Amino acid sequence: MIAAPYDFTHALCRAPAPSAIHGIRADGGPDPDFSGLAAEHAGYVATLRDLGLTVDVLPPLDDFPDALFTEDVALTFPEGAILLRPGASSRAGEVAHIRAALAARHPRLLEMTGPGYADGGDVLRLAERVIIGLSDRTDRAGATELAKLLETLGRRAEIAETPPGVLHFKTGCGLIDESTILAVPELASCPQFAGLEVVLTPLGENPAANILRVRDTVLVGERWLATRAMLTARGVDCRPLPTDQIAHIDAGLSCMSLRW
Ligand code: CIR
Repeated sequence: MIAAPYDFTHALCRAPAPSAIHGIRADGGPDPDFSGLAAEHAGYVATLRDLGLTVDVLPPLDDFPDALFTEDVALTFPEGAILLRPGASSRAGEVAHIRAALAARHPRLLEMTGPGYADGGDVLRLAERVIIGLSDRTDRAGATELAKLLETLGRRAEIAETPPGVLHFKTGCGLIDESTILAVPELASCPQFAGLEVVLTPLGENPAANILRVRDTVLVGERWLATRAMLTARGVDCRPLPTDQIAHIDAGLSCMSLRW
């Protein structure tokens, strides 16, 4: 039986460095509070462990404020991992710092060589295929190279558009289950979602779309009450987590781990 795309056993995280308060943000808004951000990260790691995953936490990297968002620098599958080329220049150096940790855990380690770029936040893993969203961080050359590497790992990839103003494809959507996606209204008619049920985020709750399904549970931002109520009414086992501080630097729940 093929495992569901969220039947993870392992995760790889990175502790936030104090420099995380200088993480990239599109709106030029205020810095997050470091102790609050560190508490959100610690709560996230504890939750993944509570859900049964073996979670390794790499040491902080003060030279790379966004390095706690391990999701963006690699893709990890049971059959191998792929080192990516993050689209933000300040994040490119993070790849070298995760290489050894991934090589130790994934004997089959592939790597993008460029010249294109791709961020893991733009990659949505479904049961039978993978969707790569084009965004300000993932260009067509990067998505095309990544699709070929995924094929090497036996994964079929399709390329989609991320709506303008949305950082990553998964900023705007996440899996509720294998055939159901939570998405912002701008992704309602995403052609790559054909055949899936698309449930839209309630009015005013677009940032709630970055849910993270882990085994039988869906992690959801604590403050998105309407989304939580909607998911709960559908019978989803929701685990609310605080995300106020990481939201200051444009991050949500999927960003803080690599999972396989
Ligand atoms: C960045 O702009 O790269 C970080 N401040 C946030 C990255 C969030 N990662 C994700 O959505 N996968």
